Amino acid sequence: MSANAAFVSIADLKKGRSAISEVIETGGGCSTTGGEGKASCGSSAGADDMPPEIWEKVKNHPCYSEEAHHHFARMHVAVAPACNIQCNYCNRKYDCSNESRPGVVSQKLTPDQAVKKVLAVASEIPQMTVLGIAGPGDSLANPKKTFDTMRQLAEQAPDIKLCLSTNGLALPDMVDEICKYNIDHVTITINMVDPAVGEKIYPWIFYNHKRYTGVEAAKILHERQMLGLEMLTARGVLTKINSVLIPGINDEHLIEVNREVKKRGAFLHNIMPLISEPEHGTVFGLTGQRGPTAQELKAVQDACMGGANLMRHCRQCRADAVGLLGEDRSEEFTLDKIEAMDIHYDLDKRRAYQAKVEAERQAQHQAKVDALDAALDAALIAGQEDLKVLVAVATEGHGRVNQHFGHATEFQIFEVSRKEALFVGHRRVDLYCQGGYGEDEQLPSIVGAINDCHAVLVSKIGACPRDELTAAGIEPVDQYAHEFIEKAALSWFTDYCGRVAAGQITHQARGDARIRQGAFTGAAGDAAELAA
Ligand code: CLF
Ligand code: SF4
Repeated sequence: MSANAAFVSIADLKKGRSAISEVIETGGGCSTTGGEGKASCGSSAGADDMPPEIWEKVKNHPCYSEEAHHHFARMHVAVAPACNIQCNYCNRKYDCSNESRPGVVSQKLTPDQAVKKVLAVASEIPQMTVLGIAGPGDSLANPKKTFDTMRQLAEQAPDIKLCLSTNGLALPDMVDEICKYNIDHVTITINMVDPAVGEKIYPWIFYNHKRYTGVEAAKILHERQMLGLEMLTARGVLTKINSVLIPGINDEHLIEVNREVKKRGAFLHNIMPLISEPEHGTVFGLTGQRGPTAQELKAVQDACMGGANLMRHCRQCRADAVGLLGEDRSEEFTLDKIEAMDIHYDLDKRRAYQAKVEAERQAQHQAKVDALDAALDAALIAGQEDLKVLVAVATEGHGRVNQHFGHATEFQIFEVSRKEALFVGHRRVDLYCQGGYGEDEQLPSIVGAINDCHAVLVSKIGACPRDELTAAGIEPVDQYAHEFIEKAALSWFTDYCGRVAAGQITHQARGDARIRQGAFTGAAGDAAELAA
């Protein structure tokens, strides 16, 4: 099949889903028992869905808990420049694309600089709970720098969770060190479990002082990834698997990847879209290998539901990202700025903030439970038991609809039904509001990014975008301003079903949407700027 061959159909993927359901029966992984494709201990799960010791590990990790990502921040330090493999979606002029946004270059740090930066960020941002090492190369191809940083942090900032990301080649040799420094979260990028597929993704690896190519390279990488995953599971380290969805190469295959990693105990599976802009100079970018559309990505993710728990809120961060997922405050913490800072690591202040978040989170949960009852009734009255619609939400964080339409650089996408408001992704867009006036030329691209949604929930919206969205069939909604997102989405759904039941509107399916490859939230250093 050529790289740009027709994408596997949604119907085909649904067939794959029944295969996954069979695997669930056999267990494996954390104790996932969810039916209807709902994972019981996945990224959208809560305290009641998993053993207390696992909840302790995930409750304030913004990548491992979807709920936590509204409240808690992570940061990366770019201490690991070298890499031991080559991926066709990576250009080593930039950061590792396995856990970072392609086309971005980070400021490299020594371990000492990195530790200082972490303490500086922790003293300024009490919601920063996780430190990750995700490049700019492979964290475990740079073991000395990675573990020197982790060792110092385990001593100096014991309340910060430690996390790393790797391609897995060196992983089996590093599991003891990972456990020694209490690194409780490890991401492995696994794009294939079949070396014949892997050969199309990895041209070479460097292993045991030797370069391997072709299917032999892919086979070694595959075996090392599986072994590393099994070893981490045996030691109680939570693992997340990142897979890059490459249409025509591993789309259907990712269902099998999901099954295999679940069998080996992976906690989460994060299926990310390939980003292959030609200007990034990657093999895939230069050969015209396209990334998936929004609905193609969702179809593969949906086909994997019921297998390993899915993460859908990944933002493909920078290797030096700082802040909530989706925001980037790295520019506030450059080395020269840190030098001028008065760093005071205040553990009490950090704990007080985290207690406040916990109270807010419980209120959010209760609001959702209340709104679900109304949604269930409304869907039944409208004869829409199986109705599922997407809504886009503008938010600045804290789990609330609290952003003006014109200020959004991304929309969070929720799939709403009588059963739940499920986070299913985000869409980056260009800013509509340009310093006091609306940039009408941006509107078509914003509409294109959320074209599969029935409504967009915002805190406020101007007349012009309101009219254009309405004309495109997307309902602009500001009546739930500052409410919790899930409650707002379910309340809108209840109202929508009511209007369908009253004959005021007819429900109609929406089309596909575009994943905007180039759009980004304004952090310095992305490829467009570098190319300029
Ligand atoms: Fe960083 Fe990765 Fe740890 Fe998160 S990111 S090392 S698990 S702390 Fe998170 Fe960023 Fe997605 Fe990674 S949103 S790219 S999944
Ligand atoms: Fe690039 Fe990361 Fe792949 Fe290495 S592992 S080639 S840094 S994407």
